[in-house]
Amino acid sequence: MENLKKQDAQVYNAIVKELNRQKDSIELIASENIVSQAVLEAQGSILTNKYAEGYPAKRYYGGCEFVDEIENIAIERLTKLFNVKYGNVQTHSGAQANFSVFYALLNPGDTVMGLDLAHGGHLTHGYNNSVSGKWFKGVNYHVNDEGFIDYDEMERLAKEHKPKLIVSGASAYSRIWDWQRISQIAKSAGAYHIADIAHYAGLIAAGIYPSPIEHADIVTSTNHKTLCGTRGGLIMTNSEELFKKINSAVFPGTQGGPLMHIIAAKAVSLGEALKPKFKEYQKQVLANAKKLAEVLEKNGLKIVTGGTDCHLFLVDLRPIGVKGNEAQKVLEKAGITLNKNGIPNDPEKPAITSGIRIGSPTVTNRGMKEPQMLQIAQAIVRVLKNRNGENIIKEVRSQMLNLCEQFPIYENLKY
Ligand code: DSN
Repeated sequence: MENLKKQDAQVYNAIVKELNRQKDSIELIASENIVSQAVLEAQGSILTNKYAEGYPAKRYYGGCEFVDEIENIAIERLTKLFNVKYGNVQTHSGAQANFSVFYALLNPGDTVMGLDLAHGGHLTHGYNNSVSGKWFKGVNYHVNDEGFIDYDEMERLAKEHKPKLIVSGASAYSRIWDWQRISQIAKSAGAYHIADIAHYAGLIAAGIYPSPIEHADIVTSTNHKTLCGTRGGLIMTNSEELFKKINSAVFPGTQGGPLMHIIAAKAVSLGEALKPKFKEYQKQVLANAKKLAEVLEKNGLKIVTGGTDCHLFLVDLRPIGVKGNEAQKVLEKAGITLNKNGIPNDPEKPAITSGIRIGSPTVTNRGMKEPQMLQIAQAIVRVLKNRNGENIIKEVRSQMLNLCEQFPIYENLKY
């Protein structure tokens, strides 16, 4: 980044500080990951200069020969990876992917059903503060007292409210979704089933978490999180009719020119996901999440649903008398980054919460395995139980720094 350094020290310095933060902390935010340098290079390329409204071979601008080649590679890799017929790689984010699908299938005022945000759902699944719940009527299904999706309630609500669309998927649900049952519920209510696999995509691609592709009408995802790629959205379907609607809803419906540098980076990361190494990585992501949950539980913390089937889980901190926001803050001081998170039926406000969310994708990407998960989980317990012990926090900070040094990232990145 020599040019950036010379021209704009302010931005350059902030990027360097962020690089060092990423290098030196234990990252447990479940939706984050570390992209390869090849992905960074594609994303930072001259493709950002190109406008290419439309789709390969059907563009509104000239000079699209090479960006067509790139978008076709991304689509081909996406459809191969998820064993699906049609893919759209243009959405700028998961939120854009979901909004495009709503725009393709619904009219303002139509009813949509999604998991309650406070029970692990997502803003874009019909929550009233988002366009998905303001322009459409959002009805929520929930998890039961044990924290598992209440499919009977979902069925009852679908019969009662006759939604036009049911969204499955979540940002804080650690168990396996019964995609088939949701499709049956949707079908009998006359609704579409949209599976948002943003969190589970990498595990699904590797075949260690069930795929909704053969059940749902449309599948949306992000390209980052467990999928390990650049930030961005993805949409897939096996229906030619729905695919046409999706394409028109993305462009010109909800977006203008696609970000060709991002699409190139998506192509690169999807290529990485097709390699055998990716499957090994995903297996370790799952093993690491299970190990973290197991050690925390043994040490007196409560895991929502009692465990995990994926890369993440929620911890109910009430048994040790700590609030989510306090935990996030003190753990960050000790070099462990994660987010406070509401637990189902949380008595605390979203800014406080009674829980934290923990995910294993980033630490696994650094090469860490079960012995390191044991160390990290023990460190979390130690810090949470000694929140005012400055010396203990300092000691853990230095242990975590040491761990980061043993499992470095971006060693060859010259900023
Ligand atoms: N912000 C993402 C997450 O953390 O799960 C979802 O959009």
